[in-house]
Amino acid sequence: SHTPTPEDRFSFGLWTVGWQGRDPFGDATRPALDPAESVRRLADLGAYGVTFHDDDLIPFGASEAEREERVKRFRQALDATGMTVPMATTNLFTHPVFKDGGFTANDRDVRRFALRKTIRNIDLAAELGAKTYVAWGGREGAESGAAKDVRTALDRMKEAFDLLGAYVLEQGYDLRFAIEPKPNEPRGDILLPTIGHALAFIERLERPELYGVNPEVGHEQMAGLNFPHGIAQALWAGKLFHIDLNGQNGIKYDQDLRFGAGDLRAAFWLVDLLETGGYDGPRHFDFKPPRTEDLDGVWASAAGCMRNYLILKERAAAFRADPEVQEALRASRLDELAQTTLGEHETLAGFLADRTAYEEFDVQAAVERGMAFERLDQLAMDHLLAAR
Ligand code: GLT
Ligand code: MN
Ligand code: MN
Ligand code: MN
Repeated sequence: SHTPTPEDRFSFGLWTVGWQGRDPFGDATRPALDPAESVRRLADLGAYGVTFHDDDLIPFGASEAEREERVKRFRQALDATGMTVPMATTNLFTHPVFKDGGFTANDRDVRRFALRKTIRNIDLAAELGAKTYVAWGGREGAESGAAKDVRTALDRMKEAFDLLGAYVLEQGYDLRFAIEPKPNEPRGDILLPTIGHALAFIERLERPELYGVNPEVGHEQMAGLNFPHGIAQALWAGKLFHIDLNGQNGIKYDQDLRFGAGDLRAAFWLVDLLETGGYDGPRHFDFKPPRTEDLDGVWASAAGCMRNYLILKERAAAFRADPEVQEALRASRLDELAQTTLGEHETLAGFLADRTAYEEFDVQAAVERGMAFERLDQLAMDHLLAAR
């Protein structure tokens, strides 16, 4: 069925449906949404979870009393609908104080403020039951060369994450961090620009097991990268803690289209991978309903994200179940890729002594074997387009 239910584990950021359409060239086209209203509407549409930045819920600089009131209203909406908060994050990019970043701002007092702001919201995230804390460093970067000593900035980034990890352990929170890469926008160049950069960074932290990635479809595609390949490597590394699903048309500004818009074939392979690759986290949408839309359009766009995911899930399952596909996969020797290159008990000496591996290897025969990938890919296309 293409109708979402809580078992599908779809979640949305408050800032997605709540985006008012303000962009660098134009003002808001939609009114602000009450977070409680968003929770109710998303629950009605079949989502199970909602995620937030501190500032989505509690305006920057709000009084303690206002803070409590806002959190209470949000909590009431969660209780009334059964919606969960699987993830939360910090806004370290909107307020002008973060113009040169949060964790890596050259100004030390800004870095200390960013850390305290983050810790404050980690407390709320834990209180609301979140299991993942996302960190998107949108302002961590530069527009010019000498402005940021990148190696030193990475030291500060490591210092921040190590400290946050120590805090979470000390508090006994059941919370892990997910770093979200993006190559550029709003900074000219952002630190940890791709999944690969983030994975390498994590291994340099004091307790790497506390950190994974939160890749976003459009962010990797802005860099011209293959998103399903990036996700496969994150899964392979045991680091896919969370995911931001949306749509993007190639290398240009961050479009944040609804999931399924943009590169549809990448979306098909992504859903195929998520559904078969052992990912059991939320299917989280981080999109922006275009500013042409009124509120009806916003909810139509949110519903479209989930519907497209479910359609692609059905199409990918049909592809995998098709006997002709299974035969085509064998013809393309995917089963052979799954065999180790050396035999189970083969030693290095035995391998070097195997004349069939080199001296007697029939190079010409291997050249003449076709890989049959085109037939396989056309079967995928047929399934994607429901032509089979
Ligand atoms: C912001 C950004 C997203 C991040 C969010 C988390 S907020 O809209 O563009 O990609 O996931 O901070
Ligand atoms: Mn995102
Ligand atoms: Mn984006
Ligand atoms: Mn975004």
